[in-house]
Amino acid sequence: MANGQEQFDAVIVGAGFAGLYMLHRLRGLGLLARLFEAGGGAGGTWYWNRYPGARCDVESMQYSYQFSDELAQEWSWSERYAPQAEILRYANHVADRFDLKRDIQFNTTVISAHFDTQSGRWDVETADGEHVSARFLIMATGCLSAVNLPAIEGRDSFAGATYHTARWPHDGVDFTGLRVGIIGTGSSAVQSIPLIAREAKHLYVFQRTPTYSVPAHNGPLDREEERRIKADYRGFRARIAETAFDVDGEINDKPALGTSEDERDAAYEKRWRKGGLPFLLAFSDLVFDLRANETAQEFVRQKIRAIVKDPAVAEALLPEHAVGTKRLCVDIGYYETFNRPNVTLVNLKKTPLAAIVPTGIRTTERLYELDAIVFATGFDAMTGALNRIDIRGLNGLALKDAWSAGPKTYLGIATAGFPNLFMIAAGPGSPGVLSNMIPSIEQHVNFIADVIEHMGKRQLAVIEATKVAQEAWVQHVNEVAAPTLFPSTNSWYVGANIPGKPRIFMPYIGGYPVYVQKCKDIAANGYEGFSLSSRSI
Ligand code: NA7
Repeated sequence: MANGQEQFDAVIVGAGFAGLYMLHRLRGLGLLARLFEAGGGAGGTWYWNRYPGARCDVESMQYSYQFSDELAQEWSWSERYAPQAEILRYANHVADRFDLKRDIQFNTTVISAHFDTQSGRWDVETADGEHVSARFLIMATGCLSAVNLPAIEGRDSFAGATYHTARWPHDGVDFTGLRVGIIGTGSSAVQSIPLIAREAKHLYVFQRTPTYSVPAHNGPLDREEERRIKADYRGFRARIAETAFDVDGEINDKPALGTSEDERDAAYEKRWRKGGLPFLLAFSDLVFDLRANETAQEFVRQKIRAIVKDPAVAEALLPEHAVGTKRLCVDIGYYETFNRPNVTLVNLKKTPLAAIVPTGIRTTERLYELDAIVFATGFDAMTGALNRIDIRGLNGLALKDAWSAGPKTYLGIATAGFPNLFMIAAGPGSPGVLSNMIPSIEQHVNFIADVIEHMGKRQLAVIEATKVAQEAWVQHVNEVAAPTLFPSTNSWYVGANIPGKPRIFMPYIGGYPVYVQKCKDIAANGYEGFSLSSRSI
């Protein structure tokens, strides 16, 4: 530990929605916290992902903090699905309104955090060589923040410009007159492809796995609806929090199997017309029963066939996996874009990507000459941001070694062997990515702030998840995932997009309300499953 280093009650890593609210709560408890943020500003995901068309696919009226009624009432969204720039303004509004920035150190990357068994404190080191000491280390590093830039042969040999959707230049990119190649067809690609296609001379879409996407039917926010919701904002959000994913959308308790084909298609059609993620709530068995899921799959495939005029292109766009088991996309004119004469779909299933060369991308069939390449290749999800920092707990144990066979946590909030370390809403074993992120973040932050307050009142210095509680939680997380279709699909939920990553379905899919209740029960039982002690270890 460096001498004379600054001492804090807590270090928070990341100034996205999780870190900002955590800082606010800790201040409220009278704690001294320092927040380190790698980016040049607040906003996390919304700071980094500035690609054209980036917007939230949870409706605006549900995607905001609830901790301040004044904040909820004063902020007004412009569209049904808020665009990135507006969400970033909201994050900054929050940071300024609650005077958070004075405790945030921007442009500062945390590279290591070592727990000192003697002092019971974390020694946190930044890329600039600064060391600070803190009792608590709170990782607000996000679930989808560690960029995945695949090791494609010749990747760095390309002579033109390259971009990753999650590291988009702040001044934007002008593709006018350019031949552009985009690799990937996940959410980021689905949102950006229609806009890049409008600008580029020609856009080549390099698709490895076709994706299911449901129209957003975005538009200006209905002011009458906004007024109605704001008249009882708390009630509106509390009702939604009782649903499995904490997203509004008329859950249907009926199974698809056993429902007549006509009735089924009418239900899918109604949701297709309404748009958005609640398409998946059309029937209760869609993520449990492959035959039920096939009815939804086929509905979307028919839509693709109807939208895309060239039958060969339509055929190449048809997804085959169980719908919903890779993150469902929400789009504004995605499939329609393939009707443009300046857009070419390159089917990597048929003609795999061979290499990137100075002049473009070569598949096993031919060379595509390009002026720019966009990597829409996603993230090392959930564990990536944590494992990229050298985190060491008791006896120097590295987190990446502790998790080498797959991540293990208690509630997705803490992990055995790493005292006084908390993770917010991104930790494997938490509902995070399967729920509405901001409410999930608030719930975690409140849990963490409450336990810290509990410790303060009792003069307890150290908290650690017990191995027994952790094993039981991991088992429960696996048990609830097992009957679903999720574990069998290659997705970032199971780590399949990163070579060598242990294949485990990471999020908790037991339902948001069930999870919240478990957390409440655990807190009410004196933080059952955690060992709390008054001394250092
Ligand atoms: P995703 O959803 O992980 O999508 C990444 C895409 O990139 C996906 O289509 C991948 O194909 C493709 N990919 C990745 N590596 C390669 C290589 N080496 N060659 C060809 N294609 C590749 O990331 P997004 O940024 O779109 O979205 C992330 C989340 O943000 C999203 O789920 C929402 O929750 C918001 P694959 O499917 O692996 O075959």
